[in-house]
Amino acid sequence: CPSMKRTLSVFLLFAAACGRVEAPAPLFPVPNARQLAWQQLETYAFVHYGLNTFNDMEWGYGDTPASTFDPADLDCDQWVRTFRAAGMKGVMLTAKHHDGFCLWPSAYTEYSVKNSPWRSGKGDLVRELSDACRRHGLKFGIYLSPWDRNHPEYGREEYVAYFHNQMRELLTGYGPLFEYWFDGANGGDGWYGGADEKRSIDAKTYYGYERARRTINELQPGAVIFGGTCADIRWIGNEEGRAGQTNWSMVKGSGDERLNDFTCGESDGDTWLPGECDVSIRPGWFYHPREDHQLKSLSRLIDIYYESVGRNANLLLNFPVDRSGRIASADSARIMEWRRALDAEFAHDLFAEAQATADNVRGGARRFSAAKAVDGRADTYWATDDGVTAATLSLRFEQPRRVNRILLQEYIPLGQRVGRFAVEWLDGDTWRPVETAEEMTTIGYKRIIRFAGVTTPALRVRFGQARGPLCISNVEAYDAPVLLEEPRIVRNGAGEVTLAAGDTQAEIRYTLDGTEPGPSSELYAKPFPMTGRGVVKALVRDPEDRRTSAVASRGFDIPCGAFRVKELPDEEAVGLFDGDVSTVVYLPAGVAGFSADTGEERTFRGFAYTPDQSRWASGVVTRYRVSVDGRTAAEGEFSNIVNNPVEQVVEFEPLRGRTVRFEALSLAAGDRPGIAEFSVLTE
Ligand code: FUL
Repeated sequence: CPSMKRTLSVFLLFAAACGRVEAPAPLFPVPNARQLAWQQLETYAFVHYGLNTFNDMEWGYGDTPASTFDPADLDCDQWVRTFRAAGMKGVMLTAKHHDGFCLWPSAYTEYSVKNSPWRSGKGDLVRELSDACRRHGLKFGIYLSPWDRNHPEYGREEYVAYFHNQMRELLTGYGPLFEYWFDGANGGDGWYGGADEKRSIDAKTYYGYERARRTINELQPGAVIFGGTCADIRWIGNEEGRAGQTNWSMVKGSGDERLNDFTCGESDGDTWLPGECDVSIRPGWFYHPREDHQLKSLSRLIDIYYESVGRNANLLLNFPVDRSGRIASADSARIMEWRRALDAEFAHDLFAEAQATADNVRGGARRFSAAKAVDGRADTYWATDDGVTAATLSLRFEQPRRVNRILLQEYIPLGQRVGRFAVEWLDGDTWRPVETAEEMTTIGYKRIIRFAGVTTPALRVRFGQARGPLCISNVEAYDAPVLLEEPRIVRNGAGEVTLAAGDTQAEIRYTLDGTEPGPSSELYAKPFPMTGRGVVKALVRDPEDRRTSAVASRGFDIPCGAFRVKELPDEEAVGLFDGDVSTVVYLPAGVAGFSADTGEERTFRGFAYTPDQSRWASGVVTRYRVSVDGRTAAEGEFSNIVNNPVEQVVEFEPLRGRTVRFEALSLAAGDRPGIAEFSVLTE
């Protein structure tokens, strides 16, 4: 019957149109709900605070009196307001570090805030911070060090019970937690209630991590666990904030002990264990006045963002709160600069107005079309047919656009898939690869590639290899402005000057005649010689919009690379004069100073000494004597050098001669004078 036939064909057509093309099957392992929610936080703060803060330590021994914990002006609202303004989504607090001192009045120990003068022993820092987080809409997490250098029973069963009891206090007393940290440093020297000895444990079995996991999952179902043997997330393998360019969220096995590659994960891993990058805004985790001048630069912090969040990891950025109980103002100012710079980089997604097409769309279905990769939604994605693991996504602008960033996201609820891709731009009729130092391998939750800017009507992403059909939830493109950070000016011992900008897209303009640099000043191309005295002034400039940075200025006296040092072989002596503070020279044991033959008679009028800048600096000279051809030119103290180990410049009455001698009369620590840099001032 023709009318029935017609009805049937209309029905079939309709069914085909509505027929749901199945989503790609999940490719295991996949994240659980907790891990997914955590991944979306991207950046959150870490706070290291405790007795170490007041005693200038990183790893307290466990015997520092609780009474030394005495912040005068502790203000968790100030911390949390700063973090929120910086775009951080949560805060992790060291409720107890390795020294065993508790920032909450634990019922199980006397070694806590309750025996400190702070808030007359009535304070609870875990409470104050968790309350502040709730007030300002940030998530809250806990670090509880398994290693406890104070506890008399550490190493024995009694301590394990204590540790679990404390965990319960923290899991039940302070509202919802988003993350729970078990630090990896375990066992060793400690005070241990006065035993003063070394205690070793087997971290895999001693702490009862399986039981801990059950407790945490039961009491805090939303908290991911870091560390231990039952982790949900993994350490990235360094404390520099750097994930691998290739970074799979999977690993083989779940415990740390089975992790082969912390930094890159494993493409054939059977466990979802995404990476977290923990790094401090200063060299130390705890506050030390001597690191006030070593706050990470803006460009370093921007790099950290790209090397963590931009490489499929989360960023846990530490703030060493100071002795007064506040984030030091330079640190808050820096992190706000960071926020502003990132906001400017990601201000306007150029792909939001681009036309997206793909050479393969799963079942031809609209639900999986290329447009889903640019619809701004995290729950939709472009997908390819089963068996299609290489395909191209093209993005065409209405007008040519300038682009230097691309951001890509996979739909990770179905697993991480992409193993290789390439980004190309259309130059006339030719597709050219973008210029970047990033290897385009994995994507995962988020990958951001910085590349040399191009102006183009279209870009395309060629996915070359994947573990299964592609599921791309999001691609974005940006035209990030040049980062206008003052350039760094360095001169080596041979008198060669190097200028460095924090952004490879920047141009550097400089002068050598003392005048202010401008757009028509010399363009810096490569290191240049400056063999006499003089001043270098330089700025960074955006060649496109012509904005400029502040001017950096550095004066130099004669280069000292040719000086001959009596007490040291030449290859060691170079470290004294090379302009590189990371090469520290320690004089041989029993040698208090060095004599430099400067090659010819000159009139000297001063010198500059820079001590070891490293975290565990030794040999810092606190009293000195300088002489010229045996006559004392200056003798004195480098006041406050321990707390503020910057370059020390000393001028003296001009003295003529050829040999300069620098002598350490006393040292802050160690018994061999350490010299990161030494130079002279001449007339
Ligand atoms: C390390 C600890 O030993 C450091 O002191 C710091 O807490 C860092 C975050 O983890 O393992």
